[in-house]
Amino acid sequence: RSGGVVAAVDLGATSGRVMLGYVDDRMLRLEQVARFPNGPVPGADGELHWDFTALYRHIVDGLTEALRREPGIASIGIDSWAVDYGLVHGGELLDEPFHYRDERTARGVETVHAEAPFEELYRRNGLQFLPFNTLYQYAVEQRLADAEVSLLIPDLVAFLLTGARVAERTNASTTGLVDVRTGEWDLELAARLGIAASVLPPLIDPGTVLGTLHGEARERIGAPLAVIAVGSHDTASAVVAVPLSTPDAAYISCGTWGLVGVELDEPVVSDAARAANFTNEGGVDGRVRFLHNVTGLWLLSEAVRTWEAEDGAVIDLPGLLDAAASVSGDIPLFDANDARLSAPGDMPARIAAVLAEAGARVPATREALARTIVESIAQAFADAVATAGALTGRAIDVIHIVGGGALNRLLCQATADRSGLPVLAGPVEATALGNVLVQARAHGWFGRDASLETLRMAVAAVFPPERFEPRAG
Ligand code: LFR
Repeated sequence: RSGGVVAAVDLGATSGRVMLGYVDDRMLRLEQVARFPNGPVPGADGELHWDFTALYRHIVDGLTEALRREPGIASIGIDSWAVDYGLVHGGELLDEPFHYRDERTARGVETVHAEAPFEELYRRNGLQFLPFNTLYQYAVEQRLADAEVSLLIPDLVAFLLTGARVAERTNASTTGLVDVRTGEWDLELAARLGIAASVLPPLIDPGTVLGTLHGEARERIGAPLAVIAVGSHDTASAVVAVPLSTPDAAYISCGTWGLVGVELDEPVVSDAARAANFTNEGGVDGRVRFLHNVTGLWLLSEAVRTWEAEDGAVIDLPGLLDAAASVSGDIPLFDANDARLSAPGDMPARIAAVLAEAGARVPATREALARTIVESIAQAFADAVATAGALTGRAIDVIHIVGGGALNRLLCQATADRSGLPVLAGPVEATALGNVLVQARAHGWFGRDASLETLRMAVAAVFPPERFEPRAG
C-alpha cells in the first residue's frame, strides 16, 4: 500500500480554497483548511481587476495552516480559472491582474481579428470564441512590453512560491496561443499579434515537479515543500475527477460556468464545431476537452448578490431553490449565453429585459425568477450535450455533473428532463480531487503510469454519484 497527503490550492472566480487531500489505494478524502472570497474588484477607472495580493496572502496563510495540521504534506498543487495572467518584471508582479469580465477585451477582439480572422484562429488554436481569451487581452495590454514574462494565475502563484517561470499546458491552451495540433506555442501567430516570444514561458505538463518553496514563502510556510504542476486549469482538474461511466458519457463541470462536453483523443476543428463554438482545450495526459462554455451558476449567484444587497441580509439559497422547485405553470426561458448577462451587476433586471425583449413573461417573484434561471441553464446544458454528440458522432447516453452544480438538485433534475438522459451528479469537489489525484500519481501512489481511467475508478468508488432519471413531460 502506498499513499500520503498533499495540499491543493483551488481558486475559483467567487472563492478560493486550500484543501488537504488524503490518498491511498482505498481512500480519497478531502479536508478543507481555508476558504476565502474572490471576485472582481473595480479599479479607479471602473476597470475590473482581481485582488491577487489578497489571494496570495490567503494562499500562503492557508498553506501555513495546512502544514501545521498535517506536517507530512508531500507536495502542493495549484489550479484556478483560466485565461487571466499577471505580468512579471524583476521578480515582481507589475499590476493586479485584470479580471476576464473587464470590458476592455472587446477592443482586443477587433484588433486580433483584423490580423487573424476567427476562422484562421480556430484552425490554429481550436478554441471557441470567448472575448476574454488571453490573446485578446494581450492586444489591449499596455504593459506587455514592460514584462519579462507573463504568467497565468496558477503559474503566477507557483512562481511566487518557488521561482519557477513556466506555463502549465492545460491552462496555456486557453490563451489562444498554443497550437491545437502540436501543443506548443504558436510563435508565428504570436509574432503577427506583436507578442514577444520572451513573455511566453516554457510549457510543461501536469505531473512535473516545479520546484520547492523558496524565499519568503518558505520562511512563512515553514518547510521546503515541493510544488507539482497539476491540470492547472480548474476545468482540466475537474475533468480528471469525472467518474465517466460509459465511453459515450458527457460531462458538465458546473460552477460559475457550466463547461459542457466530452473527452476526446484528437481535436475536432471542423466548420461545424467552429460554428457551434465548441472548444478544444488541453486536458491532462494530452486528452482534449471538447466542450462549450455555458454561463452557469453565475446567473444565479449574481441574482442572489443583487437581492442580498437590496435586503442587506444573506439569502438562504437552499430555501430559495426549494421554493423555486414548487413554482408551477409555464416557466419562461431565456438564452443563458446571452452576452448581455456576462458582466457583473443587477442580474434580475437584466434577465427581465432579455425576457421582455423576446416577448416572454417576466417572473414576478424571486423564486419564479430563480426557477427560470435554473431551467434556462438546464436547457442550455441539454442543447450543448446534444451538440457535442452530433459534432463527435457519439450517442451520448449519460451526463455527469460535477462541481458545485451537482448540489443543485433542481438543476440536475431539470438537465435530465430537458436532455432526456440520466444525470449522474457528483463529486461536488471534482476540481480539488483532480488536483490531488494528479499529484498523487506523480508520487507513484497509483503507479506512476496510472491512466486517467484508473484515477476515475478511485473517484467512483469513494464518491458514488447520485442518479437523476429523466421524467417524461
Ligand atoms: C471555469 C473556467 C472556464 C473558463 C472560465 C474563465 O472556472 O476556468 O473553464 O472558460 O473559467 O477562465
